[in-house]
Amino acid sequence: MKFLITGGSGLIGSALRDYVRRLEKTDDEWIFLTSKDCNLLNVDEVYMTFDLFKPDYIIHLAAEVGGLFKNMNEKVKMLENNVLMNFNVLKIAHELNIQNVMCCLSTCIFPDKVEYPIGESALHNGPPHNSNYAYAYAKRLLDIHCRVYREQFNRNYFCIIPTNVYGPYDNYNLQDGHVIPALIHQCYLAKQNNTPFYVKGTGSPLRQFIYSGDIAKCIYHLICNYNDSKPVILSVSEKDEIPIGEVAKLIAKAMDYDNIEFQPQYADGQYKKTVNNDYLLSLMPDDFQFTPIQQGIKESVQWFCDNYTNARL
Ligand code: NAP
Ligand code: GFB
Repeated sequence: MKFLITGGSGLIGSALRDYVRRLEKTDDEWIFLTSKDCNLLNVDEVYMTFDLFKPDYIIHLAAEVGGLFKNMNEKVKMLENNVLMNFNVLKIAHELNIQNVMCCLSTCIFPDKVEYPIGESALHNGPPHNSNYAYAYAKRLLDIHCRVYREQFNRNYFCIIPTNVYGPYDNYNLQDGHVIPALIHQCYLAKQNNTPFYVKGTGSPLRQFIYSGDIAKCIYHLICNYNDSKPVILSVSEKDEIPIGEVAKLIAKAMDYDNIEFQPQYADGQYKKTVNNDYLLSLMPDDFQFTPIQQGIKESVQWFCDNYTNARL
């Protein structure tokens, strides 16, 4: 099989690249694209690239991605770039008769007022949280776009729904990054300058964090074994939900620098978005285990310290 991965240089794309490189099974071909290889906002580039490689399976990870504060401050870009990239990828995939496309949503797109834990079927049952509705509706449209191609042309276009992901190769930008990479960078600078390790908000919101290496394992298992079209939540269990304040303490411990100072003047965003991962666990092998967050954060901090000069800052 020939697999083409959009977003191949990102957090999840890099984890998948590292995972398939370690596989014994080597007869598949893997093409990991960056935005320099193909700007997905440009439909002609998408056509030329997909036509050049003629993949059997596209894993569409590329997106305009960011943490709470980028979502709040750049709504137009989060909506327009995601809608346009997703539209071009599915339209050209179908035009070039590419039968399989796995697309990537996010648990933050589920309704904000909902019964917990949230299951896959709740995706369109009400408005998302106000902090990220632009990104959320762009992603919901992607789910609908997959559905119409399934129903009208029997295409195997479907979606995975990861919860908050973290790990090596993340986006450590202090303004645009997600909470774990932003705090790893924040703590690193605080230690260097012997200043407080600032944590935005109250630290009380709850999140489920999954290690990028585990997401890579789930994606590989699904592309090899999943024959249904129902979206699949990729998350650790509800019992592993953790307050942001505890995450900050784990980062401080891993960085061996403990001078945390909360900044309640900043937004907390959604209080929680607890999801149920029973469906994923029913699909994964019995011996599949999630990386404990203590270990995942330790490895992520080590990777950042070892790769600071070429990390995305
Ligand atoms: P990321 O680290 O921010 O990487 C984004 C990727 O998209 C990069 O490879 C980037 O290429 C590519 N990209 C951006 N704009 C592009 C364009 N115009 N044309 C082509 N490629 C473009 O993202 P990630 O965290 O791995 O996220 C992967 C997927 O998971 C996304 O669909 C995201 O919505 C979803 N997701 C992420 C999280 C999370 O916590 N990170 C949680 C849930 C869902 P360059 O490197 O060349 O810029
Ligand atoms: O990962 P994050 O930015 O996004 O986490 P969401 C936000 C939580 O971490 C909030 C706190 O409660 C923030 O107050 N926080 C503390 C920080 N310090 C920082 C910091 O320095 N940077 C950041 N970013 N947060 C996102 C969605 O929601 O979830 C995205 O907006 C995406 O679209 C992502 O889906 C997975 O978990 O709130």
